[in-house]
Amino acid sequence: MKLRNIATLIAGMAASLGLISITGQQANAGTLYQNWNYSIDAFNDGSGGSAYDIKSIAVKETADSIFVALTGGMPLTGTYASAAVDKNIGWGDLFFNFTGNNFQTASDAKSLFGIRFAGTNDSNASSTGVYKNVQATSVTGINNGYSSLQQYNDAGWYKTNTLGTDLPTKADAYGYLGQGSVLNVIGSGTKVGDITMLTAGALTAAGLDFAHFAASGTETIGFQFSKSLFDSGDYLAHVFVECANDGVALAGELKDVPEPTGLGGLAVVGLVVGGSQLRKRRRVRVSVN
Ligand SMILES: [Ca+2]
Ligand SMILES: [Ca+2]
Ligand SMILES: [Ca+2]
Repeated sequence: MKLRNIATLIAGMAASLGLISITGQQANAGTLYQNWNYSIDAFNDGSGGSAYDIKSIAVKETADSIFVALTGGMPLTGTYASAAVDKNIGWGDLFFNFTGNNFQTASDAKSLFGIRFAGTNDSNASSTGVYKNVQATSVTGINNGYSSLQQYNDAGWYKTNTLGTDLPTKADAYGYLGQGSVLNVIGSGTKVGDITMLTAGALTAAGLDFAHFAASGTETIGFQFSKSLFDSGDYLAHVFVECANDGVALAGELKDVPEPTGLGGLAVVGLVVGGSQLRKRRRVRVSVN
């Protein structure tokens, strides 16, 4: 089911652009393991060395929460870089696009969700958290980075799965992100809630296992937030580091209805309340009479 939805999503994006073919892509789209949805990024496509190399992104959905995990060489607080304006290059912001349109179109329409999880990066978002009605902007220029995705690829960093297993080819990446400026942080948007950072132990307890894919980085970052803050349906999510030296995308689907057990619980509550009100009405009638 997941594969079909992702294929439909990407096919829709491709059809609207008329640029890419999805032939052969479905076998690569999305990888579920222990309820986490993984996209494995190319290794050694991090321009600048291991600190800039992302290895994987994974997302898990529960009845009330969304979990996100990233792994690679980049610490949450970034790494020292003398050529960056703030002397630091770190993670950009994470985007979720539920619109079915390509990233630029969704950004122009201020239709993205964005998550600032790195409190020391150059995001325009005022604080960490979940944002809606997001328009993206680029901070590669102040982080000694690439002026465009094409420049990154043409510099020799392109590899298969250079934006992860869900956008495996250059054509897929250009079809979704374009060849131009890498819009890698929240430019504007409305904050709707906070995220909770998770320890390695909490992530493991939640079933995260990058090692299953031999994709464990030296740095693993994870957080969760309430599902009530978010949209649902098919999505494409992606994140770049601040200089666009590496990036990864993930395709998936988030459900919009409570788990069946939750619905059952609500039904029971409804019966109890209804019964209680019925008894009250009866008592009132008795007292009036
Ligand atoms: Ca990588
Ligand atoms: Ca920076
Ligand atoms: Ca990459």
